[in-house]
Amino acid sequence: MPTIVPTSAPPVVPSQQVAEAAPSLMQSQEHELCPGCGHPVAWRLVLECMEELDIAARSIIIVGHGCYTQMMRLSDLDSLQCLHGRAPAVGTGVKRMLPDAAVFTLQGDGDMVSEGLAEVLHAAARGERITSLLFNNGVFGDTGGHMTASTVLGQRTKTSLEGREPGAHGYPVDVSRLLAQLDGAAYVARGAVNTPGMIARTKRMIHRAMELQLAGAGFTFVEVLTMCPTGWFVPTPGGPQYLEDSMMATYGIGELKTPD
Ligand SMILES: Cc1ncc(C[n+]2csc(CCOP(=O)(O)OP(=O)(O)O)c2C)c(N)n1
Ligand code: SF4
Ligand SMILES: [Mg+2]
Repeated sequence: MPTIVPTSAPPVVPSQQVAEAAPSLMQSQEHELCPGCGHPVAWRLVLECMEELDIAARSIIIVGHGCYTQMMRLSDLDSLQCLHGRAPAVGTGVKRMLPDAAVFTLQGDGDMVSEGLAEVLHAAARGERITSLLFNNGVFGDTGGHMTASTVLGQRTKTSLEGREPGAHGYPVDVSRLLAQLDGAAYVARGAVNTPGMIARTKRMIHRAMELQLAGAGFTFVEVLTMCPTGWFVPTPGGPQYLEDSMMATYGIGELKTPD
């Protein structure tokens, strides 16, 4: 795969309205993440779905460590933070102690795919009735933009400045594809937040995963590809297109497994 090096920033397009109003669970319109970061958009979808299903009061979210973690203190939601990579194990314990709770885990790719891959695979294989969410930007964003196991070939990171290449760095791990093979996984989908249409589609995936958890279907999983222009060394407006050309081109978008 050729190295993907953005040469010029695409033109800035006017912002487009994707929802009527911010979810009331979001206690502030302001955050301290970088301009153009995809995490706040992805997180907003989670809160919107919780509100639509009226499950916020019985929802508990277990988070790892990463830039997305900051969204917890802006959200009117019960949350727990655990050791890097361990959210699905902690979520298992929470759900088994509180079976009527709606239990979610939220991790980044560094947290889940690089540091804690075993945890999510085993939780899925056990068929834990939780919903695990992955905000995948292909870098350890919070600590400076280093390569993760999900960095795609050709992608520039702080530790793959010329682009990831298999000889030196190995191949990316497609965690959704791994999970979809496991019998305990009831629902596996991958979305993105780089265009309004993709945001709407991803919201439907998160909604469906939540409904299936409430129905006791088994392990449910949604991966969301999110922008990290800072870690990717691309101009802020170029983040959505870079996501499409790199991560989306490698991984694809859609439902990988459904109970139907
Ligand atoms: C065991 C352990 N290793 C490393 C760290 C340092 N650390 C904190 S956040 C982070 C980056 C997480 O990256 P990712 O999960 O992809 O989330 P992002 O910031 O990209 O959203 C790292 C390496 C840590 N806190 N604990
Ligand atoms: S470093 Fe990347 S993931 Fe972290 S806040 Fe900035 S854009 Fe978002
Ligand atoms: Mg990341």
